[in-house]
Amino acid sequence: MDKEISDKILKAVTVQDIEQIRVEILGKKGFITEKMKGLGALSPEERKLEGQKLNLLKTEIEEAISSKKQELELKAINEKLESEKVDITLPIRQRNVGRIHPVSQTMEEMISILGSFGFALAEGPDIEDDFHNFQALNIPESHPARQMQATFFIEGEEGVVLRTHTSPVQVRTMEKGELPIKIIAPGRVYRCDWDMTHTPLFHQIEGLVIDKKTNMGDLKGCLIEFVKKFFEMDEVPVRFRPSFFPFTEPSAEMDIGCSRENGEFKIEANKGWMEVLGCGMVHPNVLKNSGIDPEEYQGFAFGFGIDRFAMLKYGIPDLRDFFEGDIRWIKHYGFLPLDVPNVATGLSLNGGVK
Ligand code: 2NM
Repeated sequence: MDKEISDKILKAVTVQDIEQIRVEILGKKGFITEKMKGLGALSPEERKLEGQKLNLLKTEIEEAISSKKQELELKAINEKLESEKVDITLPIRQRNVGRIHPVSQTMEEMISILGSFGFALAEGPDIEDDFHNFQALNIPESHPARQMQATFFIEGEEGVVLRTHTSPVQVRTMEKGELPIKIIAPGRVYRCDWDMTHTPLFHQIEGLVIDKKTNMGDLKGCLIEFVKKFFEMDEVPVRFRPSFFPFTEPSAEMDIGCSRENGEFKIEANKGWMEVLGCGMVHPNVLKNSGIDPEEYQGFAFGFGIDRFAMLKYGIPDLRDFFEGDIRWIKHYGFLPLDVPNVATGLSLNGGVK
């Protein structure tokens, strides 16, 4: 190759330079093409010889250009990356707009904890039929929950209700017949109630574990670990009391040891107890009604009010305020949108920052 040509290629600084050189030398009006045209005037022997030389030169130039081009492209992309570098360790710029409702925050916290325990998320309709909300759950016709004053019925529709708990989601999951089961069902539920601690719409999370040997010990371990994670404490005083639900046998309620002084709630042993959730081993009738053989499978279930736990964790006294939509209240109790709870960084590292 001519020194002139190789110098030219070597001296190219940008991808555009090298492209221009390529056109100059190899293009339609380029020096190689011109020389190729000139071959026609030569004798056949000379043409063969010169042609071969020319082809060799052409290949050599092409390779030199292509390798220089590669080098320049790499240089260009590295320069671009360097100039566009983002420092991901910089703190995010907080924007003081909007708040996350304590119920949403609490629900996310709970889902994140139970998710880390291996529970999958299940969902179902808010408008349910009598079978999934009551019958399948072993709730008899005479049960108080079935009465007009407790359940919202859809007007003019026979056996259609607003779900009074998220348990119908568990029934629908069991009906699918994919075993074992380990799910949580969070969501809105509806009951005809209104006082300091009851609203007609509230939020629940229920959990269900079904396998061949799942037992009451698994249930207790799961719930104790859950409250420790939720309240971010190494130990939480708890007790299980026998109870009754139509859909579990045996049934229990879990209390948390606490004190209430000057209207402030504190988790503490040897003072009082506060009921926080219901649970038990799924009743064989419920398994049967959902298409699972109770001779082969058994499991536990639990259910609790999200709103209740939110009141406890964040010291909110009146449940009715949750759904008033008062901007002053949400500014006080709400969370900043970037405060996304997760088990890895700690649930309330920045919790409650206003
Ligand atoms: C509770 C208390 C005890 C429960 C039972 C079921 C099902 F569908 F598996 F039978 N789901 N949730 C349950 C058990 C709910 O809430 C206080």
